[in-house]
Amino acid sequence: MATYCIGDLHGCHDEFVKLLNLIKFDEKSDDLILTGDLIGRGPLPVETMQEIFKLGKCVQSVIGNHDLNFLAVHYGLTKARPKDNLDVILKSKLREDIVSYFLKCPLLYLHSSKPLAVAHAGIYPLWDIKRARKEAKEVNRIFKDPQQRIVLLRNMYSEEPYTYSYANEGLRRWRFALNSFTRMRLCYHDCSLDFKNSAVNPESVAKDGLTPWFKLAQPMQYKKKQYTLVFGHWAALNGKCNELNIRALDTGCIWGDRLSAWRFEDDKFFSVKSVGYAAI
Ligand SMILES: [Mn+2]
Repeated sequence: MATYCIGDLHGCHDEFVKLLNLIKFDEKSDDLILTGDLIGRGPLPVETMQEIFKLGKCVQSVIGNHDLNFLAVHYGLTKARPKDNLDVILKSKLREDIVSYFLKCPLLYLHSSKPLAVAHAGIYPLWDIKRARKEAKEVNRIFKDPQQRIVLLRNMYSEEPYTYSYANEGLRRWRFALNSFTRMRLCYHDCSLDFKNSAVNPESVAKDGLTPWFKLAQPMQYKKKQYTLVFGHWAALNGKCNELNIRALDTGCIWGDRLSAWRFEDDKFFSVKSVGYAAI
């Protein structure tokens, strides 16, 4: 019995299957948690989702910014960009199943029996697990309501507010949760979010007062609770995050690099090479 996490799939179906074979994933006894961005840009989004559906209950994903974008496109709130390669899903018989699947994906996954937390971009540095769970649950409750869901998806394409405040209620508060769980990379030292840089080299932005969110996080909060936090989203890190109890899993399969898995029990990484197409 092992618990695995796999980084951002982005429709990379063939590598996903190869990686499951490499880790000898056993759907009868193993658990798999995906870091989100299951689709978007990559070549085989429908096949990727079919593979996930086939695995059934042993797999769970958190939602990523590309998955959210697909929902907004599905509801006609924004237009699909050709490079996102969403048309094949929009024309697919599985479109409604894929929409229902994403509507049920949490922003934050906490394992039921193991101290493991997974979020697409990470957990906002000023939040402990308890606060993060509360903020995530609130947004997931909004997604259950057909009308509120549309209002939120229509209003999610904004970067404000950049800082969290308990005074932020409603849309601004939900958007801050969506942005921090699914888009965050760099923060200023006061923990306000920056969305303009996706630094290949985090040191290169230090001069602008920016730092990766996980350097501002309080690792003790994860250590104290023995939680390990796993995130994807930031392909430029290429899996490098030297923080205690935080693991980065997006190793840029969609950019021609590799798809990675991580095993909770022994902190071991596995990866397969991208089959070689360039991102669309
Ligand atoms: Mn992402």
